[in-house]
Amino acid sequence: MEGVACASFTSSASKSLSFSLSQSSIITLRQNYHNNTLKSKSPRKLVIRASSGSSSGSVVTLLDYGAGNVRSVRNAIRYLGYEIEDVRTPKDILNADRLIFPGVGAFASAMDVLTKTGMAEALCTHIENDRPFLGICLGLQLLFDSSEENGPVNGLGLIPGVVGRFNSLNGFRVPHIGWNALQIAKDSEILDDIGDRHVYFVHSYRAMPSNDNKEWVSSTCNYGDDFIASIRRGNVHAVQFHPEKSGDVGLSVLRRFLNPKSQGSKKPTQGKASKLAKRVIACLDVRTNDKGDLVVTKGDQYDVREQTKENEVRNLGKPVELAGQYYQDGADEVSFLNITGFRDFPLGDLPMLQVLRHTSENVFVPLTVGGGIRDFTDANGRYYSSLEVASEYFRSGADKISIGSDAVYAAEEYIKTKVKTGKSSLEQISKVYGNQAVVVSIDPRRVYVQGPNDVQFKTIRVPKPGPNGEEYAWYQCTVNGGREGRSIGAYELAKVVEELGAGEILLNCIDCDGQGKGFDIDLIKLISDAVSIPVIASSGAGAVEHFSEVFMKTNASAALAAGIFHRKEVPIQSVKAHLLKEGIEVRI
Ligand code: 1PR
Repeated sequence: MEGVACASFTSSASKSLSFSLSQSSIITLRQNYHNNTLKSKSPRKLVIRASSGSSSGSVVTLLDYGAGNVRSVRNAIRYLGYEIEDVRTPKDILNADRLIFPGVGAFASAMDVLTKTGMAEALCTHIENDRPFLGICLGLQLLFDSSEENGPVNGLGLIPGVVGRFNSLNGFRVPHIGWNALQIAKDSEILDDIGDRHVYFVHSYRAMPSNDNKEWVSSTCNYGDDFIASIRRGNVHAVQFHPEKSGDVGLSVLRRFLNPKSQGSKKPTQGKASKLAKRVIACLDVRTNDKGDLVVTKGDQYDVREQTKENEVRNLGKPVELAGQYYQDGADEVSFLNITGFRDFPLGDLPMLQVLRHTSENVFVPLTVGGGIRDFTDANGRYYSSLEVASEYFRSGADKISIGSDAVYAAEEYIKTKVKTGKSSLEQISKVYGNQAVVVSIDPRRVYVQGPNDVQFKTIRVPKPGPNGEEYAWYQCTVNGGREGRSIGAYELAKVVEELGAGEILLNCIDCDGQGKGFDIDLIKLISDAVSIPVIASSGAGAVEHFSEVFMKTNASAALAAGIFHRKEVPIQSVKAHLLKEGIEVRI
């Protein structure tokens, strides 16, 4: 490849340093990372040479620096029938026939690791030599000159441009999470099956097209402004979206990269994607029943026990099977909530980790897992930080984690002290994995009051008066699966958790849960108007009309349901067909 100048790397670390970094070393690196200042660029002297051996056609080399949900990419590659060879030294990059670089986490810490290990230079060489390369998400951003994320910070300097943050002031929610449309700028081959269909994005930073980089840009995406969705030059590709999480369309992107020759003519395009789609999410509340089996259950206003003499835990199916089914049915995301996580230690709950591992082998849309994410000391006195718990969930296949009770405690503390300690689970996990990976799940209950001054929390005027003729209500947050009410409202909590680093809010409602009478529109409007991060409406869906209602009357980005899907009352495809009929864009 001509005319590509790579930024110079000033690391003193040995180029032969083994690359099999542990998760904890990555975390330490990230936590210790201080803002880089931009370094001047100069021509590089290449000191790394490829050895003569090279891998066979069904093997792909993966650059995983250990920072998160690379398991999804691994699973997608294996699903497509390829073997994976992990990069351990810079030479492995130079020897790679086909290299995939799924960048995860924050720009600065990724550059820090790449530079210290000598990988940055090897990557530049691989790309300069026009060797087959596919960067994903941060793996695209790192190719640019620099990023504003905790910076400015130098990138690899292969593509002109600065990676900047989305602007939430123009009404677009940041992070950009969800399924969006591409505008193809030039023939990029690997995108040939996408056409007018949506692909999955999750990011707060993006690179912008310009005259300087236009020869690289193969597609753009519009979200407030047009940003670079993919680049292609020769054999070098990179995508800002996540093919491994974009369902069958995403798998076809990977397949075309892995085996360009196997592709025939372009398929006709069937979708109608034009902008960010509203998401339909299937939620699986999971817990161990009285026989010790992990089952999908479902509550009525959070009570998951049958109203029978035996009073057993309601059993609606097996978690892995149901998740697989919902993926096939077109769910845009699948969420697992480990609903007894508040009292059982989740890392002791190996079946839940197994559920995640098995699900992520066959489900190629985002997976969220929640329940029990907090600091914990086990019976032997061993202390586990919430970050360790979350890391285990990420390693097992989660793309996002969701925090319930612990986020309430963190918000209460912050409101009391006005000090961000950086020590809460929410702050720590979003610092390491990025706020797009952290959902806060709110479990509020409606409390009626006579007037707005009766409580210190934000109230709404209710459309129907309460049991004693009350005209107002506030939404009280609860912890421990709705068992304990706290002195904080959902409105106050939502605003504080956004400040502390939440990337998304899962907004349940205990009053509506399992009732099938529709979402609590007042609550969802209140919260989705109060924050600039995406809000997932949850609790109460009973018919397809409830989904169109919530999207028409509120600013919710997604709607989640459980009971109607588990009981097979309304298939996911019917929900989507109805939304399309009502003019609401969804992924098909
Ligand atoms: O507090 O961090 O350990 O997290 C616990 C998590 O488990 C929280 O996200 C909390 O919402 C959830 N949870 C705890 N207890 C229950 C319960 O039901 N007893 N489930 C529970 C909450 C609510 C929704 C449900 C929707 C849609 N489930 O996720 O799926 O209401 O239901 P529907 O469509 O049938 O109406 P922590």
